[in-house]
Amino acid sequence: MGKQSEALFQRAQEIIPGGVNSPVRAFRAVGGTPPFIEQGQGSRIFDADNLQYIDCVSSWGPMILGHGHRYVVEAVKRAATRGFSFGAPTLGEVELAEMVIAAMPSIEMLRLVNSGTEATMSALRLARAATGRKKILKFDGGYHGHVDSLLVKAGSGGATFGIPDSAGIPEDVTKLTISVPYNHLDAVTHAMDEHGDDVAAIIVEPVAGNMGCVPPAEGFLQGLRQICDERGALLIFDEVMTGFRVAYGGAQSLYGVKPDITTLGKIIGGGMPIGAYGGTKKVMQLVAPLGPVYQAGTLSGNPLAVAAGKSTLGVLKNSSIYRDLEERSAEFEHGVRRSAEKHSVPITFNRVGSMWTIFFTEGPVTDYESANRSNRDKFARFFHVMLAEGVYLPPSQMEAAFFSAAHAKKDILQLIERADRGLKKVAWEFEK
Ligand code: KE4
Repeated sequence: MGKQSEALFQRAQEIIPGGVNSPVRAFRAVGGTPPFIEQGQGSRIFDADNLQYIDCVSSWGPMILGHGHRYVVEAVKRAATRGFSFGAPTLGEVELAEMVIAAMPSIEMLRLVNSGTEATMSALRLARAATGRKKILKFDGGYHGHVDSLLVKAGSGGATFGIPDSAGIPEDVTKLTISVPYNHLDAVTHAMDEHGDDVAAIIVEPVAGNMGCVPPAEGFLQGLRQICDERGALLIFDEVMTGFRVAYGGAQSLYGVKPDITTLGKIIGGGMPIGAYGGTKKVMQLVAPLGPVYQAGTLSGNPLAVAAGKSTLGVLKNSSIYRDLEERSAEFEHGVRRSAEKHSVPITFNRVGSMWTIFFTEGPVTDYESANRSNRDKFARFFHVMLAEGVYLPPSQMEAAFFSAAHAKKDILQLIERADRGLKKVAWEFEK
């Protein structure tokens, strides 16, 4: 790693836990020093040593238009000249809510917050109030932000009772959370047979992105919808990552399943801090000041974040971006599969649209247990070979990677070439 990043990382670690403001950025899963990024432009990011990378993290999803899109930059500049924050209602918040509601018919009313975590935390509180029930069912490997009751041991096998995944969370909180394997409807049914009368909601990533990219099995989401209807639980789609990513209408439009509550973040802020939760008017009218569910935020609906979000959705709507993203992502997938075949490196390539993960395991990878069979050493080696080749992958096997509208054909061809060299090295070092 470059000298500037090394020095900055040393300096940062003195005063910021792990030198980072979010754990995954510290490269603990892959080792080494994280490059300190100075700027981004289009599909590229540049670090403190002016080393250039093709960015496949996209800030973990938000930068679907690429870095520094001129419409988004101009929109934020215009908003900034009018004032950063008022703590009062503004037109922009109404317009952004209208754009989201127009894209996702399951949402009739929406509340803007400042992060995906706030969105899911609020959605749980709302579901418990709406149903009068206490328990929540989630999925092993499902990540919904650092909400106490959702930081539950990602177990494997049958239902795992809520064992806190973090220090500082009392079991009194997590004992109300049940976790079962993703894509296993029978495990859901079994858990609901036991606890269904007290389950307020099932919360699911409709395309999992936090155990690496794991698509829903055929009928899985439809099955959850049916189970929730039969049991009187609410279905929460956590679309913080998939919303406006896998389709303009999110995973709910792609798979044709309507949740009761949707949580959003990332892309709807265009890279600025934002989150949202929404659902039917019947449910949302429980939210203060209309109803008894309290939730608030100094910077909720912040004018600059709203400006970035509105301009991002405006560019995405009615564009060919999703078709282009599908074509380029598919081309990359085929290139990587060819190279893995050629070099006899067993991989599983999971992808939905422009979110994808290369798992270093035979596969298939359909849940947290199978994702965990990946060879972390091979992934880490591949990661660092690609980094040296100027490709910035997510620094963890259990994360999804992303392409943006700014990843041009030439970027994809370069990525395929570099992945081929990376897989060849992994083959040489691990498969010989
Ligand atoms: P934030 O609080 O980080 O804005 O959103 C939490 C969240 C909620 N739901 C889903 C499905 C998410 O993927 C996330 C956050 N995603 C991670 C990436 N795995 C953010 C990266 C990080 O934690 O630094």
